[in-house]
Amino acid sequence: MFKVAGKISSRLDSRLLLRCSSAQPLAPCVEETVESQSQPLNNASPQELNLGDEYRVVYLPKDFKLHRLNAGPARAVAIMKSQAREYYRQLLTVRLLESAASRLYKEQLVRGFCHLYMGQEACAVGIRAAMRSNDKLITGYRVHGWAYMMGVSARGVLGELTGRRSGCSGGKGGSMHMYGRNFYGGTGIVGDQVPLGAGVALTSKYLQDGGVCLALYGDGAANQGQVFECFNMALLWKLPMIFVCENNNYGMGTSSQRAAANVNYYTRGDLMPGIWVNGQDVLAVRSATEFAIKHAQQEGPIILELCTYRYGGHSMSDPGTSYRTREEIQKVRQQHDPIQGFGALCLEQQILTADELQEISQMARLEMEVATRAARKDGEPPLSHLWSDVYSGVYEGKLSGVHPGIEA
Ligand SMILES: Cc1ncc(C[n+]2csc(CCOP(=O)(O)OP(=O)(O)O)c2C)c(N)n1
Ligand SMILES: [Mg+2]
Repeated sequence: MFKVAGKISSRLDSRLLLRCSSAQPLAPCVEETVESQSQPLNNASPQELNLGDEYRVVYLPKDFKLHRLNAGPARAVAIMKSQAREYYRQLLTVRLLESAASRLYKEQLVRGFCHLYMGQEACAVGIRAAMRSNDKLITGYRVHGWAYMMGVSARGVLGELTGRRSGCSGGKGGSMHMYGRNFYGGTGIVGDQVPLGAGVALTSKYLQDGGVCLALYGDGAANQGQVFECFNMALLWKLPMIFVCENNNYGMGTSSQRAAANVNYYTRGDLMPGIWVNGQDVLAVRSATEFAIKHAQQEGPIILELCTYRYGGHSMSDPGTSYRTREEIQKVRQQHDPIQGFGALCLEQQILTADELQEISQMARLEMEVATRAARKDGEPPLSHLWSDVYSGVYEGKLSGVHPGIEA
C-alpha cells in the first residue's frame, strides 16, 4: 500500500525516479542510448495523468527521439498499483500464450505457419493500455498476443491454432486470421495491414466516431511501396492514424541494417511527425501511444517506431540463428527483457511485492494450462462448415457448384 499526496512537481522526489544504466550501443536498436529530447519533467498535470489513490511516478530511463515535433510524450509517468498488476499479468500471459503455441506446434497439433511474439510483449501491452474504447487496431501475422489483448480468450487463440470449433475464427482461420471487436486482424501479406488500416482510419473520420486507427507493421514491411503511399494519403487527408513500426531488427532472415537505407523508421514519413520509443518498456510505449492518439485526433497521422526484439526465428520453421548470434539473443533476454524489466521496476518502486508477482504468475500459468488442455481436446468444426464464412451473408446451398455437405 502506498499513497502520495500533493502536486506532481513535489512528487517528483528523487527517490521515485529511475535512471538508466548506460549500456554501450551494439547491433540491435534495443542497445541504443538516447540524448535527451523530451519535455521537462513538469510537463504533465495530475489531471492528465488520471491518478488514483495508489500510484508511483516513474521517470522513463530511455528518452524518446523526435522527428518534426517540438515536444514529445511525457517522460514522467504515473502508474497505479492496479495498472501494474494488470500490465504484469498481460505481459506474462502473452509470453505464456506463445510458449503454449510453440509446444502445440512441436506436437504437430498446429499446422501451417506460426509466428511468435516472444520478446515484443511490451509493445502490445503498452499500446493497449493507452487505447480508448473507440480506437481500432490492425496488425500482421504475428498476431496471437494481440488477439488476446483485444479481447479473445486464451482458449479462443489456442483453439484457433489447433483448428477447433472453439477457436476465435471457428477453427478455420488459423495462426494469421484472428479478429475481435475493433481488431481487424491478422493479415499474412507483408505490409497490407497498412492500407487496410488507412481505410479503417478513413471510416472513423467519415463517421466522426472520434476513434483513431493504429496500423502495426515490421521493419521489413516498412520498405514496401504501399506503406509510403499510405503515408502520403494519410497526410493529405489528415487521417486519424498511427503508423506503428515494430522494429525488431530483422525481417525474414535479413537484418534491417542490410535491408534498409534509412533504419530510422520514425523519420521515414517525410513531413509526417515521428517518435522513436523504447519498445521494451511498457510505460514508454504507453506514454508514446497516449501522445500519438492525441496527435492523430487533433493534427493527423504520426509514426511510432517501437524499438524491440524477437527472441524466436521469423516463424517456427526458422531457427533464427543463421543471421544473428545466439549471444546477441541471450544478451537481449538478460538485459532488456520487457517482463523481467517491468517486474524489477515494480519491486524497486515498491508497487508490487515479490509475493504479488508470484501470485499473478501462478494465475496466468493456470489460465494457460486450462486453455491448452481445451485446445488439445475441443472438437473440430463439422464438414458442413467448409463453405460457410466465405461471404458475409448465408449462401450455403444457394451458390452454383456448391453441394450440401455431410452434417456432423
Ligand atoms: C508481400 C509479401 N512478401 C513477402 C512475404 C514473405 N515474408 C513474410 S514475413 C517477411 C518479413 C517481414 O519482416 P518484418 O516486417 O520486419 O516483420 P517481422 O517478421 O520481423 O515481425 C517476408 C519477406 C509475404 N508474406 N508477403
Ligand atoms: Mg522485423
